[in-house]
Amino acid sequence: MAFRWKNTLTQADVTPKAAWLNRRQIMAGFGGAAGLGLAGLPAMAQDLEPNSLEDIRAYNNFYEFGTGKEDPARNAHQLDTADWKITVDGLVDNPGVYSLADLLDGLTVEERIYRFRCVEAWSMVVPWNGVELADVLARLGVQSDAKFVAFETVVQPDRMIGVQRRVIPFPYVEGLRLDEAMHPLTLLATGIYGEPMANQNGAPIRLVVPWKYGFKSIKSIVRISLVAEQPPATWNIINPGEYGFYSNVNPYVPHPRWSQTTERKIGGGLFAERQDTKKFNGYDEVASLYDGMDLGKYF
Ligand SMILES: Nc1nc2c(c(=O)[nH]1)N[C@H]1C(S)=C(S)[C@@H](COP(=O)(O)O)O[C@H]1N2
Ligand SMILES: [Mo]
Repeated sequence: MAFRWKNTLTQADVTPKAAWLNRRQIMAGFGGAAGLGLAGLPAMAQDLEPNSLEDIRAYNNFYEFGTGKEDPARNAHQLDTADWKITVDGLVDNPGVYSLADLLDGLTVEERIYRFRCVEAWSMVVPWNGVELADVLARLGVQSDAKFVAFETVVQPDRMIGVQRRVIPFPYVEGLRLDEAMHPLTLLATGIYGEPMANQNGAPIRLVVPWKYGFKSIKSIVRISLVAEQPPATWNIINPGEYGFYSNVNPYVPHPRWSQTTERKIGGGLFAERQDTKKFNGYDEVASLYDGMDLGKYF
């Protein structure tokens, strides 16, 4: 691909972690002295602040390990990530069962600082390490009749309390239209803050689609299929009236049970102001993918 997406958040906004913590402390101190607090800073400044690794690993959705926000951190050590295999099938020139190393061989792992917005109206900023999904798909050889990419999460029943309790149907599945999958913002992530992906964040490899609600970013992937028809997606199957296949972040389309106009940034503290949610989570460069689509109808 000739075009590579350029990160608008700078290197100075992530790691080195010690320096970052310093800045947080300085800002907190300044805010206290000025009687402002972080909520008094312009929205953009708040936006660019990556969450701490501690926050990112402590507050999760990963229903295979329970439905509580702290359940994944408590239970996901059970996940067996050794000798991970990813099955690639469907409309590809190079199907097969790949090791992680084979799938990513020769690709450069980049750092991408992305906003992350859950459909439940909380958000984080995460410094991911990953490769563009487009680069993986290119080497797999997508055939011309493929129109969607389907993903599947591992199921290890003996190790997954949420699977034992059948809290939702498993395996967790998700999908993207091919042009969404090929967009340079779309990542397969293998780490955060330069550390290997924690189990609760979807080790050893998970999807990241920053302009869509978090549930599209499927964790612990064991299958990637190129298909002609729109594939099933877990939350869309469970409740199609509340969770569409596209699920682009959109403050103008309320969830049937709550508003999507604002969000609570995790780690902001008790008195932090909610921040405004942006269409496409602020990633306006994807808008042309949906030209002519009614995003109220295809939500
Ligand atoms: N396999 C699987 N993937 C999943 C989920 C899940 O329950 N199971 N939860 C989704 C939801 S709702 C969100 S908000 C994100 C949370 O990612 P994080 O815990 O790394 O912040 O993972 C998504 N991917
Ligand atoms: Mo979510």
